[in-house]
Amino acid sequence: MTVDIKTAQGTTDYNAIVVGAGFAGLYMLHRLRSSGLKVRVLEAGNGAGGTWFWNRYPGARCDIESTQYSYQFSSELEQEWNWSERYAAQPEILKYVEHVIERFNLRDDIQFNTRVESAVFDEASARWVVTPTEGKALTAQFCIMATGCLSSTNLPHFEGLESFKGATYHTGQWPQQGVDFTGLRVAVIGTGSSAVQSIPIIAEECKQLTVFQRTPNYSIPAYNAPLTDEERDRIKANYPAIREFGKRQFLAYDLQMNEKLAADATPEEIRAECEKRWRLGGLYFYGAFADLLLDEQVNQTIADFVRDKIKEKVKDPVVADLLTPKSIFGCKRICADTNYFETFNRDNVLLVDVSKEPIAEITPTGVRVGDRVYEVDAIVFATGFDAMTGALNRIDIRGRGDLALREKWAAGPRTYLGLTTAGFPNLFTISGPGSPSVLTCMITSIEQHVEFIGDTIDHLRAKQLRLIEATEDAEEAWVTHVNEVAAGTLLNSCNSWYLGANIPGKRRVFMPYVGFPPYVEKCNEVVANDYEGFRLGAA
Ligand code: NA7
Repeated sequence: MTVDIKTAQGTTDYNAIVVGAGFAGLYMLHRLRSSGLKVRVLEAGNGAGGTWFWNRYPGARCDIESTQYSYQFSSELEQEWNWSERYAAQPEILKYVEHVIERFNLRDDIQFNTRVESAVFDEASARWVVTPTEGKALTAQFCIMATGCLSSTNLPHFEGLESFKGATYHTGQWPQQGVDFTGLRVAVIGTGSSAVQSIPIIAEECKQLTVFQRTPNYSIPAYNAPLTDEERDRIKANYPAIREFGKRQFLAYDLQMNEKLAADATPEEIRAECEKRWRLGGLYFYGAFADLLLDEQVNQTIADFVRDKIKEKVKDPVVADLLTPKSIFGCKRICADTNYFETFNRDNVLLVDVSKEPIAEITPTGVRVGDRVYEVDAIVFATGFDAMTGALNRIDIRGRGDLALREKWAAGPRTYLGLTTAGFPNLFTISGPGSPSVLTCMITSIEQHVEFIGDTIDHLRAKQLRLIEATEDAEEAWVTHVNEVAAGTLLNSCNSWYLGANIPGKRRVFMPYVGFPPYVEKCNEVVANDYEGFRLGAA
């Protein structure tokens, strides 16, 4: 691709362009501005919040407690904001985002309704040329992709979909004005986290709900509840310690990790710990034992506990069996629910197993499986995302020698630290593949990346250097290391979106890096060793 750099430079030139105004893009803007940079954030939506802007489906809420799933870079922000519940619902998270924008005066540097089509490194000028689908190209020395891990929706191909006469929705692109299902017959396709959160609410509202399940998921009750003033005060008084402790944890937040091995525990001890985890709720189950995701036998003992709990909740034994996962526990991200399994006891809810016989087609009036058409007025696709690489590959990103990122990554993403990729100087990815990202509390990971990028740019400017680029060797070693670490766990053993296994044709590669503290240590070492693995240059 050739870029008319003169035309592009005749438009608007910045020190840095940030793509995306989610949690990553907003903090990146704030951080770079505090170093005196002229920054422009380009955002496809008509509002900020990224994943939380688009995922407005009924019941959308975070699965990490909000007092941990929130920014920690400003103690003033921590102290002034009051979360109303343990797990904030999507509208409250968006309010928080808006508060952050106002508080740090970010809005004027964000250009909404601007979807980036291409980002091309012009070697002659050593600048990035970023072109939106509409409007002028922008240029900048640095280009930072804050495009999110779960932002490119996955709508599988269903024969006949265009013939459907009713309304269709994807959980990840929910209408801003909301949807009223009252009196309607609704289909939900998929039983991942988005379905698990939305099904109980849609079932209450609609006339008849039919759920199409290909794979059952482990879900633990969230036990969401309002936060009392006392709880909030206690957390606020201890925020520095809570955050510091969180950052030393494998998943970058305090999930009350039990360091013991289940392999060394008696069946009674295992049962007691599982009961404790069940009461703590949601993702706290990941902290049950240190060998939960390392030892298959241990994993299945714990899985059996959860399977029994599911069976206790669902009255019809056939439905209960269908809803009970057989796979490795926690290999796919476990869900945190409110009345998910109980919903299948309702008279207006039907579960259709499509594991052996897939959905054959969408007809004008419903969903056909085998000979049977399930007549519906609306279809909700809760079919997930082209995770981690989808949003990046959607943009035509080109580095040295016109190399396209999506070609470079055809056999799986290749990065150094999940932050950079060789051949693409001055391009950074926040929570990119090869970084802990989705295996951690995302906001904590985002902050670590933003600070690394901010400090790196400060360093370059202080040394009057213009370019930073990962070396091929460092990248190769990092990709190998990411794979080796994942291979030592059970996380490779199911068809999860961590592996890209949910997208037909996507190369099966475990994308996130397992372990936040060792990752941060590596980043710190890289900096201490004068940006080891990077080439820094004057031009
Ligand atoms: P997920 O977890 O990827 O779930 C998608 C669901 O859609 C899952 O149950 C899939 O079944 C199902 N699916 C996908 N394609 C089909 C077809 N063709 N037919 C039937 N069912 C299908 O996405 P979510 O949005 O729920 O959650 C993503 C993350 O967001 C979650 O992990 C949290 O971190 C927050 P499958 O399992 O592939 O058989």
